[in-house]
Amino acid sequence: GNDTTMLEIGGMTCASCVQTIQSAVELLPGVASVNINLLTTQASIKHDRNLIGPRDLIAKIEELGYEPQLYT
Ligand code: 9UX
Repeated sequence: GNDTTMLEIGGMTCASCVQTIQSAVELLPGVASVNINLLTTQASIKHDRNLIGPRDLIAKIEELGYEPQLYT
C-alpha cells in the first residue's frame, strides 16, 4: 500500500546534497516520489510499504553520509 514517510535530514548544506539524496532514493524499488526541502531540511517520501519501509530509506540516506531521522 501507499505510504508517506517524513524525515528530517541533517548534514545537507547545498542543492547538490539534495540532488544526491533525491537521485539515490528515487532509484530504490517501491519509491514513488521524493520531495526534499533544503531550507526546512524536511523530506517527504512516497513509497509502497510492502516493498520498502522507513528503515530502508534511512539506511540509504545514512549510507550517503547524511543524518536522517523520522519526524511526526
Ligand atoms: Mo554541496 Mo552536499 O558542495 O554533501 S554536495 S555540501
